[in-house]
Amino acid sequence: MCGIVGIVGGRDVAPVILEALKRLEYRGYDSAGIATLDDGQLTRRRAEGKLFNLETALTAQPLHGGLGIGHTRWATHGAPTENNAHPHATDRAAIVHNGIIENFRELRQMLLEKGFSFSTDTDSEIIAHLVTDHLNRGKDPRRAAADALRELEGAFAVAIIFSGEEDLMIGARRGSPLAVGYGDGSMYLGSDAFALAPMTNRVSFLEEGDRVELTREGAVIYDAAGRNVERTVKITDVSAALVDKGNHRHFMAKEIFEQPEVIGHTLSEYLDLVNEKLHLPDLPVDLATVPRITIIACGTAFYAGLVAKYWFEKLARISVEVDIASEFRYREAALPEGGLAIFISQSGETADTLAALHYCKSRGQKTLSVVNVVESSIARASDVILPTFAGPEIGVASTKAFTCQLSTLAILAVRAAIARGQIDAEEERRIVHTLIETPRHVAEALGADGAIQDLSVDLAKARDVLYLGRGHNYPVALEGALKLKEISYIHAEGYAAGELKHGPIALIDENVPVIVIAPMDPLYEKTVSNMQEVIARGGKVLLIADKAGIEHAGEGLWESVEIPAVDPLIAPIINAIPVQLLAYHTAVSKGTDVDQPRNLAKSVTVE
Ligand code: HGA
Repeated sequence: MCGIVGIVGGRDVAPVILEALKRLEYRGYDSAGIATLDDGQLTRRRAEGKLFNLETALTAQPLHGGLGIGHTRWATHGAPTENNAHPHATDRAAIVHNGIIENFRELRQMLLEKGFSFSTDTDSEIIAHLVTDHLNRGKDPRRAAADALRELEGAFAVAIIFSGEEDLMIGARRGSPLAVGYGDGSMYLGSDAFALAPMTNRVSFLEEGDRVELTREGAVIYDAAGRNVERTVKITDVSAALVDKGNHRHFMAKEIFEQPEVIGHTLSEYLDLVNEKLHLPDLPVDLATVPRITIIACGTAFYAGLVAKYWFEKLARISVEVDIASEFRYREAALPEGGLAIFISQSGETADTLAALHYCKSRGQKTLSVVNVVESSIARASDVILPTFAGPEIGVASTKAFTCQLSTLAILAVRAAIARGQIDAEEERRIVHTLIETPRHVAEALGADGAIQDLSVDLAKARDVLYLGRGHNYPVALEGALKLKEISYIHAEGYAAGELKHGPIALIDENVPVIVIAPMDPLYEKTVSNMQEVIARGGKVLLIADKAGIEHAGEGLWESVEIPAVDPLIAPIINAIPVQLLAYHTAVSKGTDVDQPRNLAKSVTVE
């Protein structure tokens, strides 16, 4: 989660950018840098490590100029060195970037063939050269930036400045956040409102796909389709800005929409994108020989564990038990010698999970935890931790923590498969590419937001709702039902689609909506048969599937929601998005307290 700042101002902006970067250091501190336009020329200072080093460099050699961009880096591509620090620049353009450019290899090759040369290992540098390529073709900077941005694939936020253009900065958002700040005779860009708080409290948040042209006079914003649009300017409360809701009514919505970014951050922690390999810390067991894995968690984290069971067993052929912590801790489970126990908890403080961890340790298990809070009790008590990088999750109903847990567990399962000889180097490379496309597909899945909002008005009238899924979509069905219960107070149950005829089918009538998660995959036909059994009994079916899945579903659907067609490995992560949106909008339609639903607490530190 790198941090971005941009100022189109009057006086020397570098010291102001530096102060704003200090407020973004929580997003990364591998390196930092600032570029300004001094008498029309691009100049920059960069330094490895914390901002203090950049500050020292700036004191020794100050930067001048009334327009500039700054960056604090959390490296995904390329070592955290000064050379790889942003801003990246040519003699015509300088850029700062937050996110991952998925097609940077192809673009780099294309630009190398045109005679461009690269000086860093980052994906980001490509943007500076690509913009320059368009400028060299005689385009004006606005056009050059727009055309270059269109060629980029991935999830990102960027800020771009141009030599000779004292009154222009371009910003763009696709998957990573970017806020526009409005001053008097100056304009700002920032990764969040908190960064901009000392300069202005008038802020608008770019929407997915937006591009903004900033001058001292103001901002002109274009949406993904290139239409000139207005984005509401809000007055932020400086003290609240640290955990603001952005453009959203609720933290839960903000957290759902943050997923492309935080999943990208989590994945890039565990993937070496330059060498196209996994990159995990040393583990306390040898995954090649471990006799069994026991996964223990509660609530949503338990469902992440259930998905992981499918991955570990299918990819790595390891036997996996998944248990609810509150059951596990009292049933005196028999555990194999040398086994690995994995604990999943957003807060890392879940009391039952912590107690289960102590039990496992006392029975000689090696322990690994997947937590979002690294300074937590579960993290401290574990042999090794794999942190998720979801950032603070404020909404009580977990969303981004869940998909970050899945992202981490998917990588761990692939690591196990490599250790057991089930996946070779070539397949590992393919998987790294598949995984790194996840943020983009999540952003695509979020595109169903409007359609889901519309149909939630009807769903909000239901008293009971069933969710069906098969294979790894069964835990997603369970999670969908839990999400709906938690925040809309509608009774909902998730079932393995094949179980329907063993009981729950008795519940089917026209008043019980049935939500079926069935993208086109090897289990599709089976699930669709179960869905047809529901339709035949007058049931009201909402199908969540990719285009092919919807096309082949047959007659009689009540509604459908299209999600992107993706590799089965990442499908559970993508399929979680529509069920989160469905719960969210249904709760909003019902007028419940979405972020703090009744009777619940974010971190369950009691038994
Ligand atoms: N890919 C870029 C930016 C990294 C980032 O946004 N991290 O959160 C880099 O590695 O510099």
